[in-house]
Amino acid sequence: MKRLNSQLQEDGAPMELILLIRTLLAGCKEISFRVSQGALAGVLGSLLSENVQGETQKKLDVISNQILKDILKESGYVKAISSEEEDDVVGCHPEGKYLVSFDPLDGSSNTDINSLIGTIFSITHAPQWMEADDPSAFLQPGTQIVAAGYVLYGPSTMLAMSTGRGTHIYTLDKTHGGFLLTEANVEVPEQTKEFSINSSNQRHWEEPMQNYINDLIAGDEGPRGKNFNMRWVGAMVGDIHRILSRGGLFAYPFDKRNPKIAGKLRLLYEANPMSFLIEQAGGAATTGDRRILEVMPEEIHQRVPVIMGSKEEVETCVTYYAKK
Ligand code: FDP
Repeated sequence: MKRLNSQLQEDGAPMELILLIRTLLAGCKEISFRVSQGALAGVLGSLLSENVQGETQKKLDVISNQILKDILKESGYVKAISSEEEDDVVGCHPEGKYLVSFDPLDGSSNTDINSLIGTIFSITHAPQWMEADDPSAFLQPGTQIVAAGYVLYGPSTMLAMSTGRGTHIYTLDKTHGGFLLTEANVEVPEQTKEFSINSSNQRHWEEPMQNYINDLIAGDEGPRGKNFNMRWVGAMVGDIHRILSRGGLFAYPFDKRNPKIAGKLRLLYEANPMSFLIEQAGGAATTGDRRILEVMPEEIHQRVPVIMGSKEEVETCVTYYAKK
């Protein structure tokens, strides 16, 4: 079986990027180990502190953030990091070539129920003229991403990653500690009969999303003329993994409750890396109005509405927004 290193070289990734990815994944392997220890490791449950977005941090979030922060800071390849668990950008090595944005533990409310969680990351070049702790260095659209992926901590630990030459899936071989290629050049089916959305928020969505989901639920008695199934893991990393594996549409749309917040999911370390993976696998990712990867970030914790997955289904959903 092919190892991660060989695939990265075959995809033409520069050596320093390969070394950075390997460093990041060494941190993820440690997180994977701690996650698998569960309650035995004494790491589950809430800390009393809250992160910048006002959510209660779980211990595992904090531990995972620390693991990644330490390993990336020491590596020398990274100029700065931005993390869901850090209020501000963390400056690393002044000569580092890369910027890394990450959500150390996505879907963290799943930790206490022993369900899917994961680490999401994206890597861009670091502008050399900026100070290491300058947050504006991170204000680059997703089209500038050089590598993005997630590590899913599930029954097996899996990595989905792209350096811009297709999306590949690897599985962690815990016997020797390496990621082995288990699916090269993933292709998201263009059509689907499956969707994924937290429908308890339905009354707060804008009209286009209301209409679109109503038509899906109407099944073969409605305008779509076919029945749809619904799946919701409650962790974006788990839902997107399913969509990469067998197609589907995932949405976390704009919510009218707080018009100042454009959606729930964060652009830099959730929406962008997932859009990159989905597009590299032949799928599509949009806010409803435009391609997510073209959104120009205004701040590091910015949120965006997200609709992504099987290309034809995403395009159908967008037609409802066009009628707005
Ligand atoms: P979580 O807050 O548990 O970390 O990152 C946001 C996220 O998880 C996504 O992974 C997930 O899709 C979504 O929130 C679920 O949130 P709701 O239960 O509020 O819909």
